[in-house]
Amino acid sequence: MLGNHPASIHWHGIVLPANMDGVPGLSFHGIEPGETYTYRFQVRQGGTYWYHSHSAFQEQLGLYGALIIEPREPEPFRADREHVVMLTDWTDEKPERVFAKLKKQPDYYNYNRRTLRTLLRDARTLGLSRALSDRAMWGEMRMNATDLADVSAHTYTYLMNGAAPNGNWTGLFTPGERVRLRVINGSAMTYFDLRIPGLKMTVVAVDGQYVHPVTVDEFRIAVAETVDVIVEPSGQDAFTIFAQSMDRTGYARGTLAVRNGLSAPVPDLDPRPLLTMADMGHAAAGADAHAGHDAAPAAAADPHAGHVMPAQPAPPDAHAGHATAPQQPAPDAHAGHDMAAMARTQSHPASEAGNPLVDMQTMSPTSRLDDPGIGLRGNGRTVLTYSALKSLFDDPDGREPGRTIELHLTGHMQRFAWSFNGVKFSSAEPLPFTYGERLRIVLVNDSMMTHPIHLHGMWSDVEDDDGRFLVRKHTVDMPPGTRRSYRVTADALGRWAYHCHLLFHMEAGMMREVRVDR
Ligand SMILES: [Cu+2]
Repeated sequence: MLGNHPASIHWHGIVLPANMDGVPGLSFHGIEPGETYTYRFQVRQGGTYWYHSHSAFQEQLGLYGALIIEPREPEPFRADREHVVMLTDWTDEKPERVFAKLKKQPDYYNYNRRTLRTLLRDARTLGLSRALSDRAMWGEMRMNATDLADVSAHTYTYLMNGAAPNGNWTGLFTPGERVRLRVINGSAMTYFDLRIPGLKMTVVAVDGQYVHPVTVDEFRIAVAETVDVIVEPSGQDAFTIFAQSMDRTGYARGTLAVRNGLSAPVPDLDPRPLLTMADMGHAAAGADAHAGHDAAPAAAADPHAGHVMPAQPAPPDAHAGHATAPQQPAPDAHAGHDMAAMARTQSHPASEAGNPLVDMQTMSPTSRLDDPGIGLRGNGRTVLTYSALKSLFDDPDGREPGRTIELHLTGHMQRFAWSFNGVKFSSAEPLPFTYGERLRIVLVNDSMMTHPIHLHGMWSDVEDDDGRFLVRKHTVDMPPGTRRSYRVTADALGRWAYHCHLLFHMEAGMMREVRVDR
């Protein structure tokens, strides 16, 4: 399968020495064909994790698996049996080819474009001028409103424990049992929204770490996250585990049943959600107040949204000083905003200005920790949110962070360029951490896509809006236009990967090296 290529295994979410982390170029050289590499480390944690290759696109080829560590101490909940539910995305195309297509035509796999028909439908419900301005706005951003995933079911088959939907992976139960499901999103590119019609799910752990139990009907699982739930199936012989992709182009599906060979009805996919400006973290406030303003120059703030198209990028080979475009958004774009709004306006790293790899900046991001997420709001079901996740333990470090690092998640949709602060991994300096320090990382998502951000080797202790410890994670989901913060204890010396866990975003450059030195 791997041919004549070096390979690797990264143990996702596991605290271990840097040379056991399995990232070629940072942890070690990788494992050459025919070579043996022995990973040896002390296991210091329990819970639901997974492992995957960190070499090229091998993860998309299936080089991954579940990693379950039985804890030494008794668990704070009881289960009579358990099943791993691993969700992944499979393509018959070579992943290199998928990536090449995305670089050439980023909406290649997005067939859900808004059309004249949808315009007319919108015009009926919104009124023609509103529908037209909405579409003009999206046109200006060169973005399809239904661009929720870069890669869709056009090429992907969504798998549950390796089985396609028709394969109907089945986990058995006896009525009255408490069944623990260890849900792992091992996809390369796909977010899933999982529910089991007819059953409540009690979330007891995320990313391998215990949380106060919270009962929901549905949860969104970002790429690389894990969620442990307890269900108590009874009253029917079969229940469908339904995990639809966030872009609603397909689903993974399996069954909880009292014996093999059973199935329950499979729900229809939910309607495809449309991204609105609110999804970009910009309250729709003032959208109408701007009507009648002159058309903003291309480099200025999007008047509807507080969303900014950065200064017109200079041609890639232009040198600093030659660009004639303004290096900062036109300040008068905000004229008429009240002072409170001004005070909340997000600043941006200088490296984003005039940067051909950055097509969008968010101006008023919020954490949206209590937002179920696009496509899940008001659907009549109780949906998990980050704000409902509370670790069963207090802040394990306890110190106030000594400093703050702010990083922006940046991209250019039409170039399929992805980066931090507009700087790709290949041209970025490592982020220095000092061994033993407690620091705060603030992430600001300037792009219009969702990114699951994973720091290797150290925990990400997510904070609430008041800066209080909320939940310990290894992968932090960052919806478009959000600003979220977490604390990190730099208790692991060495070189660590820090990246978006969408495989093709990482490959495109949304990655940093973190270097922990004394
Ligand atoms: Cu990403």
